[in-house]
Amino acid sequence: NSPHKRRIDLLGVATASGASVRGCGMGPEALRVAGLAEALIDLGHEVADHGDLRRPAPAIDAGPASLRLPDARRADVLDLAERASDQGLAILEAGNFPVFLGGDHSIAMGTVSAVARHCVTKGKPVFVLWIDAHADYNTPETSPSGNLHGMPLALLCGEPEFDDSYRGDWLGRIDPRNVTVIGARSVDREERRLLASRGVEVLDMRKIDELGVVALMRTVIERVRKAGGHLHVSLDVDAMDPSIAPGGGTLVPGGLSYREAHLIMEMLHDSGVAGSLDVVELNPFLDHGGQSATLLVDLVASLFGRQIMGEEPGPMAFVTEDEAGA
Ligand code: Z70
Ligand code: MN
Ligand code: MN
Ligand code: MN
Repeated sequence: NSPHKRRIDLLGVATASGASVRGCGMGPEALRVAGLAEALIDLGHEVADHGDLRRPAPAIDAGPASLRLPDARRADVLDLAERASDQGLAILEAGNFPVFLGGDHSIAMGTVSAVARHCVTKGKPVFVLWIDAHADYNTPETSPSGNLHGMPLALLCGEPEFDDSYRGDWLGRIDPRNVTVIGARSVDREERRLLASRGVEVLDMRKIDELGVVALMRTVIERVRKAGGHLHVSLDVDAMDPSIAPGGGTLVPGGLSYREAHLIMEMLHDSGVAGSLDVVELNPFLDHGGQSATLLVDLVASLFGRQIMGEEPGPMAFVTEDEAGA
């Protein structure tokens, strides 16, 4: 077994309870149909698929819109986040690389919580790369929508405005100064203030246009490497431009190009610092014939070593914890 081959564990979290647009609960299955496991096996990795976490008996939202939202959906989100955290932790403790398939972005409360619980026992700092059109750093006070998929980073960074009804293993697990949002182009006014005051790094589309993905990603990767950290990558389909990724419920124009998105993944691969991944917000109901699902599979393949030329996966990729002396 050569060092760059990994055992990759897929875990679906089939929910849209954190979003207002329905359909991304079908995301995990669309990623499977698009050939996710097969692409990774083709690169020489070993893959296990744990299937999907989902709520046992979907509620039917028949009442007036004003009554449908908060409590039942929040209970779903918290329940699934807790289960994702426990299962993700088990995958990490077994030494495997978890790839979490969303589901809306609220699942990251659980997935990042798993990473934090795992790394705290190893004394390893956790860094988060949030690839997204949005910053997902709202609180119940600042959120214009009330949707939990707009809040997971704020929960993880321990914003004080979340009351006891949001309690769980995610609250305050992450240092906001270890978070980088890349691809942002839709940030709410109050959210912007919070991000700035907490020291979250926001590499928005303007910075990408001015400086380019390569310079920006080098500094992100260097910071994780110097700290001997674990990088969790959270990829929201709406980071990409809607022209190449139409399968999302909250599309914003002016997103990452096909080439920029692949370059980010290729650089992450070569760096070897990524240790876990979310692929979220894919809405197969809105996708065009699997275009967005296929793009996401190709991006994940780039993260795991697919290259245009040369051997795959590359020699620096995915040094195991033992080899790194951790
Ligand atoms: C808005 C909110 C959001 C994803 C939309 C949108 C948040 N800032 N996140 N789609 N993935 O409602 O908080
Ligand atoms: Mn638990
Ligand atoms: Mn998001
Ligand atoms: Mn988004």
